[in-house]
Amino acid sequence: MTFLLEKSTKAFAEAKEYIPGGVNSPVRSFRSVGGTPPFIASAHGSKLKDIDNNEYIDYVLSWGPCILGHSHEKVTAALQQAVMQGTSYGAPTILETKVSKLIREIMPAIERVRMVNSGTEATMSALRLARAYTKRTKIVKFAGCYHGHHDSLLVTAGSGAATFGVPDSPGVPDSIATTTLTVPYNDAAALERLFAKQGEEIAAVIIEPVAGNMGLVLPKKGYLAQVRKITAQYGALLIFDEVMSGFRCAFHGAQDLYNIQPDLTCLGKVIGGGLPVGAYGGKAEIMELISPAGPVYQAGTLSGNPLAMTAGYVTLTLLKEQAEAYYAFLTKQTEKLTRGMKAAAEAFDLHYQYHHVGSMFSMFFNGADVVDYETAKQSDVEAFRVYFHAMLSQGIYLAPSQFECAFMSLAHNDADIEQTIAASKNAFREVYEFNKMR
Ligand code: KE4
Repeated sequence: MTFLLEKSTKAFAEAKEYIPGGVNSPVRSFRSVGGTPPFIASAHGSKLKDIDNNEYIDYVLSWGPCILGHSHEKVTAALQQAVMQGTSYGAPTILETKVSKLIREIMPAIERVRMVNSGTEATMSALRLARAYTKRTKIVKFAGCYHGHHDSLLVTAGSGAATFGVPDSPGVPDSIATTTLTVPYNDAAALERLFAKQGEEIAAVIIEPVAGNMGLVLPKKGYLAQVRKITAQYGALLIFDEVMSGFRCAFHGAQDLYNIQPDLTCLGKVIGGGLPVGAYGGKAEIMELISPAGPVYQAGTLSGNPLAMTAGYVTLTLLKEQAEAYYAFLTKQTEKLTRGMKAAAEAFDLHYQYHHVGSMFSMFFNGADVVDYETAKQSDVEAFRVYFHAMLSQGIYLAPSQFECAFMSLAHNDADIEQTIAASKNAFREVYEFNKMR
């Protein structure tokens, strides 16, 4: 069964006349896997349908938000009600307080929270707050972790052991990049060495406690506790970027799963239920510095927007009502799928790495352990490309990059999992044939 992408091909060509690369976010362009991205017409439950009327089982789920599955009837009904009351007021509403109370109930470390409109805004604002609170300038991030596209975090490790940052994109001034220090993920000794030299100048460490932007890489046992200890020792804030891991690796987030209390947490994706929402929050003593309570300015026309808050409130409420059963289901389906993919690959003597936690999973086309960005980059991206397209042409929609995470939803039933495993067998046969010709 080969999926024709006739209309998508035309749509992609036209889109490029008006939108850079034809997409409003780079990863959607299929740049790293090649080919034409299907243009989507609709989505329901675990399925996507494209404008050529092809149907796919979706493991991207809008990069995490759609944990209930697409177009959940209770979310849709609530939005239909809300939109009759207007779309945006630019004034306070009770609903924003209700969402904030729910977030604090689920993640008690978030004593105060500020709504924004994307994960990027959340991390950008959290860094400004950390610098203001500590009166320090430098920040630390980890190679392979992604926190959105603002200047301070579009930085990669500088050459040599200097660890000072160099811009990861044109347009990022060196003056900003050099205030961002980068160390490898899962290497507490490297972080310790950096702090021993520059600890007094470091405002904050920002980390994806469960890293989802180099493919899914989990923290080594005790690693996050060491990061917490080092930051506390030097008076730097620990910022957990849970934009992706929040409500995905576990209902109460990585901070509960690994029992670490961050100073600040960034959220996004799931808390908007598919509408644009980000948030940052944490200790009241720190958050009270944020305007208008304090002097640190941050604002947003559509922050706390009634439609986005409606979708987020319904999504979080539904998850909370049956959290234990829902997350047991998500874990079960994710484990079943990764187990089946592993068996399918090994039938062709392909031995890869399978990482999963809660409703997040990744397969690294790599014979060795993947514990950080350096080892992730050793993966066979050509084999991944063959596998990706073999799956897409069988109606399985995976993240179009080896260095992305895939997601499960409550709408993915056993038939979806079995169909995906069956497609995997065919796809690994193609990888096997491809490898023979290399
Ligand atoms: P947004 O600005 O895209 O809402 O969030 C940025 C962000 C921050 N922190 C983490 C841990 C994230 O994963 C993200 C965004 N994730 C990507 C997926 N790798 C979004 C997909 C995209 O860029 O189109």
